[in-house]
Amino acid sequence: MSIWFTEELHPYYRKGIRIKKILADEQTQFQHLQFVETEFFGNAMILDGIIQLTERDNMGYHEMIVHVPMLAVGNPKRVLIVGGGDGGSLQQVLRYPSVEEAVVCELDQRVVDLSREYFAATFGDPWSDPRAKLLTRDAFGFLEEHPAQFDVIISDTTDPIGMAERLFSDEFYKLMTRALTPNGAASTQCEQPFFDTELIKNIYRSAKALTKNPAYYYANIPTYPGGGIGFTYVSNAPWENGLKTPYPPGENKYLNPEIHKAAFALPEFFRKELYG
Ligand code: SPD
Repeated sequence: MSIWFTEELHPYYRKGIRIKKILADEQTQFQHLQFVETEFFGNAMILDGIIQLTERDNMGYHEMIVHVPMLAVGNPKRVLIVGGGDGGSLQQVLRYPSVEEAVVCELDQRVVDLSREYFAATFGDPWSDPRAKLLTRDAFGFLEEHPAQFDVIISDTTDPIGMAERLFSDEFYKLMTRALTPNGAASTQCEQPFFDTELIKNIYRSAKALTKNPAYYYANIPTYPGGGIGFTYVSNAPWENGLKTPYPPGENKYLNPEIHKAAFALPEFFRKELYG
């Protein structure tokens, strides 16, 4: 079998990948969850018709969403991942010997179970690390109960549709920054400058009102709309602090010092929109 899967996150833009085999297809308590074997990108996870990650190009996403705040903080001990049930962010977080606890707040247990099966070749089994703690619950309540507890928070979410919409709200950014330690840093999945300009501007405005040094950065990921995705760095500490920090043990496949700096360079139209 060989079929094209076409994603239509935006009504005016489509992209497709060729699929060899459907590995799993189920309606969970929360969403339509699919795992597929693709022709070029390895195994991929699709939620409600939207590609979340593939084995071949996820490294740009996970290395950038994790290492930018982790390196800026220096020696993070307690880390919270909001979402992230596929295990890709957790794998990167656990590379840091300074990390004592990595809490993952993921709503859908089936995402974790099937990712353990279909992404084992890429992520290993980060869940078996004694520092990893999985909570299958909504992140809002958890953030509310844990003020000033985390050195790094990574919001590794789906797109702002349905139940995930709240994770892109001012309310979420308030709770998230409140849960950070004073010198802590957060990074959030923050969509696409061409397609989501207004959303990103609103989020940046919230982050600017809450912290001293927020900034937007970008990574190339061919299977996401527009060929990439951005992140908001949210912290009182400048992201540049991370340029001086040594990388954790293990291999980077995407991040290097040049990429780290260049990721924060924005196209002029968008730089003006965001920073004025
Ligand atoms: N438009 C797709 C955005 C996907 C973001 N979530 C990725 C989750 C990877 N851990």
